[in-house]
Amino acid sequence: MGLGVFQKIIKKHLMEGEMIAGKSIGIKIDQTLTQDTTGTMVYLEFEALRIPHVKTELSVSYVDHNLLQNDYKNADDHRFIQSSASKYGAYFSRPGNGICHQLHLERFSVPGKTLLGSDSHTPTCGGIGMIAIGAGGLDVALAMAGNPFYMKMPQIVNVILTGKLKPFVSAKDIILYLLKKMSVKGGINKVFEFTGSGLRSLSVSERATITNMGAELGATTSIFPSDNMAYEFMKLQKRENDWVEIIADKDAVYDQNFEINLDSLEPMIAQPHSPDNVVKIRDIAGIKVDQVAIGSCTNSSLSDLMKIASLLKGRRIHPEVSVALNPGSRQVVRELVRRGALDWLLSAGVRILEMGCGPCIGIGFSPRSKGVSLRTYNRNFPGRSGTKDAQIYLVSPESAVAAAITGKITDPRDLGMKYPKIDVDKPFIINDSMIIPPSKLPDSVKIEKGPNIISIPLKSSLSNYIQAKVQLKLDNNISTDDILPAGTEIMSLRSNLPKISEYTFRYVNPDFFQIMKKEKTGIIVGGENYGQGSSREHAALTVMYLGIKTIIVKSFARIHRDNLINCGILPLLFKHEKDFDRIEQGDVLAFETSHLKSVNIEITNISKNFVFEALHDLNEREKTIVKAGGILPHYQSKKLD
Ligand code: MIC
Ligand code: SF4
Repeated sequence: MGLGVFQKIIKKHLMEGEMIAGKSIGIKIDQTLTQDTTGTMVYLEFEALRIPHVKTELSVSYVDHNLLQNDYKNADDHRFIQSSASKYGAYFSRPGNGICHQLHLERFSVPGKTLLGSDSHTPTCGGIGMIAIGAGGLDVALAMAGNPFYMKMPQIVNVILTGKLKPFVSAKDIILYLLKKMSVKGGINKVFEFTGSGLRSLSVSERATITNMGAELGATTSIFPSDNMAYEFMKLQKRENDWVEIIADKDAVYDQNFEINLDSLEPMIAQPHSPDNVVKIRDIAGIKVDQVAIGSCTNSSLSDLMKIASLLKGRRIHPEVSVALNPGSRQVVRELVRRGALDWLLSAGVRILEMGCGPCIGIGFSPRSKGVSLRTYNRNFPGRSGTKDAQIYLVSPESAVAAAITGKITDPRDLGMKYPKIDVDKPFIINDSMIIPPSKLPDSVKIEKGPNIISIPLKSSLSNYIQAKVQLKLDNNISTDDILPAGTEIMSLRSNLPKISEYTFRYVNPDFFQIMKKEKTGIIVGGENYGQGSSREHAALTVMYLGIKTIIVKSFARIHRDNLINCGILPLLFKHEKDFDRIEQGDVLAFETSHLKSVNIEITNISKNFVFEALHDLNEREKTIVKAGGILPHYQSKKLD
């Protein structure tokens, strides 16, 4: 039986388990990446593991998210990360170099390798034929320490692309279409592998837009073959020696097939407040737009930005629209400069922001109250832009330009413009001067910890009896942005658990912190796909720190479930979903954990006097971790044995 690309790479990296969908497997991780707002924790965790040096082939530490240095906090974080990377053996990408996913694709991606990143959009590198997976910080710290990464062997969805995109329809429209069809939970425990004749016309950058936003499907990852397109990309990066061909066998077997005819696609748009709330642009054309944001890790390739610049060349942005660009990398910006395209953007009236995440997580360029913002980004969860009542829409670069020119949501085909021919085939300018290699004398490097860097407190082991109040009852699709919001103020506390905990569920229930401070224990009840979105393990760590013992939901998002386990919080599932409706916020629940011996757990609702069943789906390894109180206590006790 033939194998697909994902299976071929897994087979080469399998350390534990079997390649059977749904079974737990452990795979070798070749490369890791971290970014600043998850990276401080990763390095504190790596330190707690007491391993002197990373054991991966390559680890890179990026600073790209919280670049504002309003006071000492971010600057201290950056310094801590830089000194830790140098000591422990990771490359350090300096603030200002660009966004981790764009940079990793450009400078470090290697087809056939595995990459684990403490950021949910790590699958971007799947565009070149790597298995690139987003995970919580503790899992990345463990991978840096040479441990396998454990996950459920996902089901593989074969997305067969046929035909060719029409002018003004682009890769972003493919992934928005998939989100419309499959929803933000349609990819849980699945991998999307792309095949078919339609691949021939999709460049690696376009593929990377799709794999990047596969994260929004809840997928474990997404992957394209490493074919001639991948070779061409690596050649432009002067890294063709790292290229290997990896294509699916003709008789490869997949768990599911899904066909998309690219000829039939139209420009799409995700409406507020979810990436899967997708319609055709034409259906909502005419809505007045206040701002347009271009760039981010989703649409920052040279071809995306050249398209935008070429369409804006000689034109002026609508006077009532503010347009900003946060480019993905220095390389892309220098290429724009080389082609004169930065000037076209500037003269059209585009505001050029720093090369980093910026507005994507509410760091600058927040919309006005109730403002309508069109973004080429990947997420539009409520409040993420920094303005709670803003209306955020997600679109392709072409559709962003159309709104920038007309001042309203516009199908770019209605601009009546000729689709620009762009030249992106010259070898790229290579300049890695903002990537600092690790120290050759690690013993002499001192890790610099400013006052905002606080070591992680450890949790005690799982008690056999839990009795606590339901402190929050929540709906479906609660994101980690709901649990622990982003934004510059909160993100600068990512290395300070006691302080950042004060912001937990800030916009969902502003009293949550005060309640937990008083009550010191509790349970959270939620619906489907709880914890979707960002990989930030702080959404589990703060909840653990405040005393939440267990979370009972209809279903979990993958990374957040793993983060809860790693933090020693018991993730439980309703056995019968209807029991969700019988529980109210404030009810007191009680149950014996019985050392998690049985999958079924009987829970008594003391306040309403009934019993319902929940279950855990923890494997042996996960049970041991939860019982120990999380990965760190587990790991430390193992070392003491
Ligand atoms: C995001 O896009 O939500 C982030 C900010 O990049 C997060 C990481 C974080 O919260 O630090 C992610 O995607 O994992
Ligand atoms: Fe940065 Fe936004 Fe990409 Fe997250 S999604 S890595 S915040 S640009």
